[in-house]
Amino acid sequence: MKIDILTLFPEICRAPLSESMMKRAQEKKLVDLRIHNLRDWTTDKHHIVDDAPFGGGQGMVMKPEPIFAAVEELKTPESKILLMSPAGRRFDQTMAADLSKESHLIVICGHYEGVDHRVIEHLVDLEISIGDYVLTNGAIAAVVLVDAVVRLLPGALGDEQSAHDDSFSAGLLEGPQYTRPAEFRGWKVPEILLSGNHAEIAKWRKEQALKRTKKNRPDLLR
Ligand code: JCQ
Repeated sequence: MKIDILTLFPEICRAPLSESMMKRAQEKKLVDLRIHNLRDWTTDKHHIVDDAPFGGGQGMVMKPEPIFAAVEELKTPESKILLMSPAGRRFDQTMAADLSKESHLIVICGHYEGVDHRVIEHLVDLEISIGDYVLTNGAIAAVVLVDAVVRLLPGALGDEQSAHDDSFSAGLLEGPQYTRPAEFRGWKVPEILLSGNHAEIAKWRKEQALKRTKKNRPDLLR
């Protein structure tokens, strides 16, 4: 998979996408990730990327020209053009799985009060929100999306099982996990986990997952 990120703040994406699983996925050539500065597609002397909104109002709006120029240079007939925006469709594990099947993603990072709407109408395939809060910078949202998508590419995780056992894969949150020591400050690890009875352990984990989901995410059960 190829991923192009278009942002005014490439350094925000660089470090988190150069470590751990993302680093290994790139070394294994599972993903060809390129982080671009949108300012490289400005043609004016002052490299201006934003301007005041027509009709008045607070803040600045990202100009369409550099975004169109960048995407039109990078896109192929296979490309899927995404825009990170709090006004987008909510990102979830199902969307991550769908995007992991694409061959080329171009991720536009919005900033300021938004981008000129002609970008959304005539260039973008999908506006995506990572959650109901506002960030100063779409690059932070892009890092979240890219990590969630790339870890689903075959071979990206050391253990092929791990993506399957995750929270959400069963429609429930993951249950509790414990490691050594078996007793810490007088708090014991549940006996069942030390029993070696794998059927009973699986049953217990399912019950715990249900309990946690009821408490933290009752919306997932409806
Ligand atoms: C992404 N959830 C929150 C902020 C406007 C494109 O327009 C804008 C983009 C941003 C940055 O992204 C987010 C976001 N998912 O805040 C304002």
